[in-house]
Amino acid sequence: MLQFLSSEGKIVNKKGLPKIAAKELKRIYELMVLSRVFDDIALKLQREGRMLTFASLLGQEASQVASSVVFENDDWFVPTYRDHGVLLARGFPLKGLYLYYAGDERGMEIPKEIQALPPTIPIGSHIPHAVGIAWAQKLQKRKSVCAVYFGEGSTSKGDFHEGINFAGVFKVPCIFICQNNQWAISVPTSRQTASESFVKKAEACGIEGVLVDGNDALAVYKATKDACDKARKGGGPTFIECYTYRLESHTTADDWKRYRSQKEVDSWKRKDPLLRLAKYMKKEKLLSKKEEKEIFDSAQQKVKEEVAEFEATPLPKAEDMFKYIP
Ligand SMILES: Cc1ncc(C[n+]2csc(CCOP(=O)(O)OP(=O)(O)O)c2C)c(N)n1
Repeated sequence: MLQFLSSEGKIVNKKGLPKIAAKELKRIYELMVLSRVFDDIALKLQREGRMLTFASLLGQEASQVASSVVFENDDWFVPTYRDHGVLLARGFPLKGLYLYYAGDERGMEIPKEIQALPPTIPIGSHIPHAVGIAWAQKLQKRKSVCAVYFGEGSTSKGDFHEGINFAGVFKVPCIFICQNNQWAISVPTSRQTASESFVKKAEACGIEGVLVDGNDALAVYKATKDACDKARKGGGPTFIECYTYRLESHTTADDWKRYRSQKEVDSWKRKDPLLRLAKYMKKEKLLSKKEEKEIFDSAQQKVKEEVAEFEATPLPKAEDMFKYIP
C-alpha cells in the first residue's frame, strides 16, 4: 500500500515522495478543513430538522480532497452523494451543496466552470457514464480526463464491471477512485468480495491498479497525479483504491452502533487524515498553531455565511424539479 505519512505525521517512506509546493499543500489542508466543517454543520442542521438526509464524509477528507486537487478545469468529475469534499475542492458553492442536501433541485445546478455530473444516488450506475465521458474526450482528441468516485460496495454492481472492462478495452483516460471506507451501510468488506483487495479487480481488465493509504493526503495526491499524467499522455485508465474509513454513520438515517464496535471506530480515529497532515505540516514548519486556528475560524465563518444564504433562499417552484436533472 502506498504510504508516506504515519498516523503521527512522520515520513515513513521517501521513495516517490511527491514534491508539493508549500502553497499547494496549505490549499489541500484548507480544503480538508472546509470539508470537515461543512460536514459537521450539515449533520447538525439535519439533526435540527433544517436539512434532509445527509451522508457524512468524516474520515475521507484526504481521499477526496488530495485526489481532486490534481485535476485541471477541463477535466470531468462524476461524484456520489458522499463526495462533497471533491465538489468543494473543485469550487462548487457551499450554498448549492446545502440546497442539494435539503432536497432542493437547484442544488444540482453545476456551475459552468465545473465539469461535473450531479452527485449520483444509485450505486455504481455512474461508472459507465464516466467511462463514456472519458471515451468522448479521447475521440475528440482532448487532453482532459474523467475522474469517477465510488465506494467499495459499488464494485459488486454490474455497472462497475461493465465500466471498468470497457475502460481497459478502449484505453480511455478515466481514473477510478474507489474509496474503500470498509462499510457499505452495514455490510463489511468481507461480505463484499473474496478478492484480497478491491484494486485486484483492475488486473482482470488489464488496468493498472494502485492501493493507497486513503488517510494519507500525500499518498493520495501522488497516486492521482501519476494516474492523471499517464492518462493525459494516452496511457489509459488507472484504478486507485483509497483504503480509508467512514467515521460517521452511513447517513443520518443509519446508526453505526448497530453493526460495528466503538473499539473499531476509535482505532480509525487515531488514523485521522486531517490531524495526520497537520502534524506533518507543523513538523515541516509549513503550519503554525496560529495559522491552524485561522484556517479553522475562516472555514467556520464561510460555512456560517453560506448556511445563512441557503436558509434565506425562497422555496423552489415545483417545476424546478425538472430543470437541473440531466
Ligand atoms: C442501485 C442501488 N442499490 C442499492 C442502493 C442502496 N444503497 C445506498 S448506499 C448503499 C451502500 C453503498 O456502499 P458503497 O458503494 O461502499 O459507498 P459508501 O456509501 O460506503 O460511500 C446502498 C446499497 C442504492 N442507492 N442504489
